[in-house]
Amino acid sequence: MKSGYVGVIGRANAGKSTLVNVLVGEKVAIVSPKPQTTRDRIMGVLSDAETQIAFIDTPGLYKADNLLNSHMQKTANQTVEDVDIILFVLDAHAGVSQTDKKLIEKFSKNDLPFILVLSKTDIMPESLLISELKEFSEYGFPIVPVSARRGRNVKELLRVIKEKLPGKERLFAEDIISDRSERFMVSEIMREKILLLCEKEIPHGVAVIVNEFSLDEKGKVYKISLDVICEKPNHKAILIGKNGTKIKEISTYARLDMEKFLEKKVFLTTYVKVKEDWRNSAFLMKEYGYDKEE
Ligand SMILES: Nc1nc2c(ncn2[C@@H]2O[C@H](COP(=O)(O)OP(=O)(O)OP(=O)(O)O)[C@@H](O)[C@H]2O)c(=O)[nH]1
Ligand SMILES: [Mg+2]
Repeated sequence: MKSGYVGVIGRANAGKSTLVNVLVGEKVAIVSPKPQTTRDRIMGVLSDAETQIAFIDTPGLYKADNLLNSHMQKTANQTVEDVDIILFVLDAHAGVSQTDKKLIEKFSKNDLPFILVLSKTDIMPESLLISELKEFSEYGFPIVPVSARRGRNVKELLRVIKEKLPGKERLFAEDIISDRSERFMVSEIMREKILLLCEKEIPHGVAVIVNEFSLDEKGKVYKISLDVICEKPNHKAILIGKNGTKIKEISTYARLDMEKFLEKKVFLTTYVKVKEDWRNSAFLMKEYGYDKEE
């Protein structure tokens, strides 16, 4: 038996959550084309007869411009203190910036085994990939190019990770896939649909609170009631849309995903509320679940 914790870190939008979902084989973390999608650390566990790997997905490294964001940065940086291996995901198709290099240097100097993942290889020319492989070839850590979207080279990445696993014991029961509750996932599914269907800063200023999450007596239908908290009255108007069309559209997509995830019918009610500047309020962030000590 080999086992261990793998911290998945990298800049916002690099493809960390997509990769964790593919590695685990289940959707444990939401994904969107907008940076700063992940706000909490989320564990996804891959188990088979001989190995157990606990992947810790983290918020993307990003310049902190409010309290929520600095909390997210702290979460990402602290994760490397509790893991056995660092998997640094670099959006290879976007090219390598000085900031990328600095971050890679910083995290690879840590005492932990370090693996560099070059992501999104399906949408980049081979010549760019070759020059990036060369650029990091002298650092001495393994470099694995992958396309999480196409599942390309993911097996090779698992092989490299398995070689470095330090543990000899099973960490969790074999059927554990995530450390997150169904309630948490339901709120994240709603946030994912808002990220996909709303523009600019609106989704970044949204928090989703689950007020009711209950199964009916026959065990067939979940009754779920959510508050979508946004930062400004004009954001509320946009989220609701003309005659409620926007929030209806968002809620429909969210409900369909929730039904898939819970494998039951869902009766969903959504309320949109305003809490001005909640991302800078320690009190409100706590209320919305963003300052729990890990
Ligand atoms: N073409 C392509 N797109 C990808 C791949 N992996 C991720 N993406 C896309 O990149 C975007 C960001 O993906 P995420 O997995 O949310 O990225 P992240 O690093 O978790 O982002 P944060 O949580 O914001 O830090 C999404 O639109 C994904 O569909 C890939 O292998 N190929
Ligand atoms: Mg993410």
